[in-house]
Amino acid sequence: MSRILTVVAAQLGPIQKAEGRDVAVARMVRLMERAHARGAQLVVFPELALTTFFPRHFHEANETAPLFAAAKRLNVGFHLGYAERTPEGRHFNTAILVNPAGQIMLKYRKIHLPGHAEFDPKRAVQHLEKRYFEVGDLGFPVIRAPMGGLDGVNMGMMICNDRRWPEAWRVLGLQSVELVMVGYNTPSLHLSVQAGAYQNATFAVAVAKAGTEDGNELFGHSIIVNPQGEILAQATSWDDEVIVADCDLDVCRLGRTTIFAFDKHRRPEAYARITDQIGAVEPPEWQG
Ligand code: CDT
Repeated sequence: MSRILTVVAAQLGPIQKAEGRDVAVARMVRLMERAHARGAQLVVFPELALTTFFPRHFHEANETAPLFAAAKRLNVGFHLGYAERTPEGRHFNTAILVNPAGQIMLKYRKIHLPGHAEFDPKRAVQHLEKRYFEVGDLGFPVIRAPMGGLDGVNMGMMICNDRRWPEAWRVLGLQSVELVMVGYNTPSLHLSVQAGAYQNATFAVAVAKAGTEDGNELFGHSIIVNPQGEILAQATSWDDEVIVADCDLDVCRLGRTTIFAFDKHRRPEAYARITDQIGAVEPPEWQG
């Protein structure tokens, strides 16, 4: 039996400083319509999709109302990355998964924040994520929920730099994730997405903000990857673009019941350093 979910990566071209969030949201609604025309049941948008990377403003709920309305009209779910300000004034780099009825089914707050907290005069390009955001406090959650025509899909999220950390993938894998959504703004590669999907027997959809934004080059190449780590679809532009793949989620079972049958083969007793230690230590010197 197959369980097909038609997934679209909705890549965004650059969003310039002067562009209002209403312009970004209108572009996203248009992408959702294009995705729907390609059969999409779930549309995945990038990290911090409403603003430039880096954000100068934070999300207010009513500005995304047209996206929620489009999702309802087109009967598609969506994933959205945005800069969250909580009612208490805390800031997170956040992603939500929304069903076609407009219900938020899952929220994730970015855990691995790259860069630095203070202005660094030696750097040509500042990367101040640690200044703007707190470390996410929701762990790496996975939810099983209806999506498309399927009764239950195991869905999880990570955000950009998280994808470089195998620990993040494994925490999702240990919750039997079948589809990982990764929004990103990055200058470089996604071998880590292919490796993470393969080693955890999951589909992954990694979605870029692409092109030149605020004078900085952002890598496009949004991809949809299968549990063998193979790329099913890849964006070719530096602009707004949709790519689509029919993901048969039952394919996840192959890896999960053979080479990556975690219950049979993992050896957590040998992995203590992963959680006991943060930085690397030097090995003992050979005394021969
Ligand atoms: N958005 C994000 O996390 N980007 C980082 C850029 C690192 S370069 C300082 C990344 O790891 O892709």
